[in-house]
Amino acid sequence: MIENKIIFTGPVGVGKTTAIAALSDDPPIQTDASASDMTAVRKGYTTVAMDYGVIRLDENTKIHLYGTPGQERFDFMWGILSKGSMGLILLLDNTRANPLKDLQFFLDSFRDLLDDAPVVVGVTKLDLQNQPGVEVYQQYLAKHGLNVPVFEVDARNEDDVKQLVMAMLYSIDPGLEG
Ligand SMILES: Nc1nc2c(ncn2[C@@H]2O[C@H](COP(=O)(O)OP(=O)(O)OP(=O)(O)O)[C@@H](O)[C@H]2O)c(=O)[nH]1
Ligand SMILES: [Mg+2]
Repeated sequence: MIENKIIFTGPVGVGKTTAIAALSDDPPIQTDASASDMTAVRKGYTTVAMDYGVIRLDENTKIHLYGTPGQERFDFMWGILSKGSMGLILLLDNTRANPLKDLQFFLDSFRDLLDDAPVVVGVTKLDLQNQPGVEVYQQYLAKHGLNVPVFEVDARNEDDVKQLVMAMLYSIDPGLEG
């Protein structure tokens, strides 16, 4: 049995919990609590510990999906969840004030993991805010010497988020097919 662990991270409300729910073959495990602070202005619930879901690619391959809390006050979970992870899926919310700053912030926060694991970027909510476009993120990453795939995704759409997972698996093992 091959077991892979992938982490989803990104800012509050980007769609981590939604994406894992869209992907998981089993009912996902969520630790959402009603948001009592500024987050409540944007949405009612926020993850306080983790999300968990699982994909069975075939009878020999399982992918465990872990989502981090977005709020920085729960950032102690980020390192815990990163342990043993094969890679990072970083979601960025195009409606936030400065999503490129968010990109840099999360690259810095997960630097230890990214020393030896790949990252794939998904940009959500382009339907609500179409600037910056995906190519702006690609240029930013290229300027920093990072060759990272960037996709437009809607976290509610299973095919969109599956594309991120497949790109991640391909980064880990370019020999992989299908
Ligand atoms: N319009 C639009 N809405 C989206 C898109 N992607 C996600 N959403 C919505 O954005 C919200 C994301 O909420 P969550 O999945 O709870 O976000 P989260 O990243 O888990 O947030 P925290 O746990 O608080 O860090 C949901 O209401 C989704 O329906 C998108 O591409 N377009
Ligand atoms: Mg969440």
